[in-house]
Amino acid sequence: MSNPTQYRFSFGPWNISEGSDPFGVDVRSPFPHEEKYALYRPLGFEGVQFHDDDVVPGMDSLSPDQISAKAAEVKTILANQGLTPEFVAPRLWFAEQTTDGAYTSNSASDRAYAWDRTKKCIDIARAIDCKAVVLWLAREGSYIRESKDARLAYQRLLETVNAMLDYDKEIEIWIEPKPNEPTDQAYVPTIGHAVALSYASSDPKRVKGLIESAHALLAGLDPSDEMAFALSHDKLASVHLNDQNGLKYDQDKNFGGANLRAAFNQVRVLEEAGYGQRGEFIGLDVKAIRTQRGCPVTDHLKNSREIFLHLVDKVRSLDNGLVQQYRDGRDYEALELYILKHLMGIK
Ligand code: XLS
Ligand code: MG
Repeated sequence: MSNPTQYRFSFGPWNISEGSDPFGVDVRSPFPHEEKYALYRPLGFEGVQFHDDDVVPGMDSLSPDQISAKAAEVKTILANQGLTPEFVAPRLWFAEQTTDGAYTSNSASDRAYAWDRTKKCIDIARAIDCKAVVLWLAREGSYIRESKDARLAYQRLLETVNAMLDYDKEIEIWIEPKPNEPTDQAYVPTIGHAVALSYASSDPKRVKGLIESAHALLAGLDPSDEMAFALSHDKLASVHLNDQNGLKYDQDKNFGGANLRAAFNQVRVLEEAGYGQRGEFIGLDVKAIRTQRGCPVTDHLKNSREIFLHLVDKVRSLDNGLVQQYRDGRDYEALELYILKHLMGIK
C-alpha cells in the first residue's frame, strides 16, 4: 500500500470575490488582483490557476518585451509567496475577434488572432515555469447548427492542438470540456471528446483532460464517472471540483453544496485511483454565493477544501470489505443504505 495521498489544492484568482449576481446590485466589491496571491497559503492552497491575462493584464496591447517583464514580475511574486502555477489558459472569449469562436471561427483573421494569442499564452506559461496550458474552449460551438461546418470545426481544433504541441515540445495541453454556455452547443462537451482529441493528436501523452464537476453535470453526466473514464485512460491531469444544482446557468457552487453523495463519489474515485500521488492538484473552481458580502470573499474556497478533506476521511473509513460483500451478493439495497448511513455518520 502506498502512503495516503497528501492532497494539494489550487484555485484561480477569479474565484476570490468575483461572481456576483448579473441581475442584481453588487453586494461585494472586486478585490485587487495583485493582492490575491497573499491569501492562498493562509487558506490552505499552494497552486494558482491562471488565465494568460491574469498573469499579464491587457496583454493584447503589450509588446513581447513588456509581456516578458510582467510575467517575470508574477514569477517572483509566486516564488515569494511559496506558490506554484498549476496552468495557464488562453482567455479566448472577451476579445471582439472571438465573438464567433476562436479556433473554429468562420473568419480567417479571427482564427489568426486566436492562434497568436495561444502562442503568447504558451510563452507566458513558460515564463512563469509552468508547463500546462488549459483549453477551456468557451466559444467553440454554435448558437444555431447551420452557422458552422461542425466537421471542419473539429478538424480545426485538432490542428490547433497539434500546432501547440509543435510550437513547444514540452508543454502539456489539458482540455476542459463544457457542453454549453456561452454557446448553445459546444464542440467538446464531455471528457470523451477530449480524450478522443488526445488520441488523434500528434503526441497523445501530452494531451490530457481537466474535469469540472459542474460542467459534467451540465452535460447530464455524473462527474465521478467522467473522472473514472479519464483515469482509466491515464488522462486526468486536473479537476475543478464544485457543484451544480441541475441544468441551469453554470453555478460553480461549493463542492458538495448541491449533492453531497455525488461529491463523495468524486473523492472516492480520485482516492481509489491514487490521483494526486504524482503531484496533481485538487483544483477548485467555486464562486461565492451571489448574496455573500465581504471583502475579500474567500470562505467558499476554505469551506470547499474542508468538505473535500472530510470526504477523504469518509472514503478512507469506508468498509470496503462490506462493500465488496454487497457487490458479490448483488445486494445494492443494503449497499445504498450502508453508504447513506456512512455519509450521515450513523453506525
Ligand atoms: C469556466 C472555466 C474556466 C477554466 C479556465 O467555466 O471553468 O474557469 O477553468 O479557463
Ligand atoms: Mg473550470
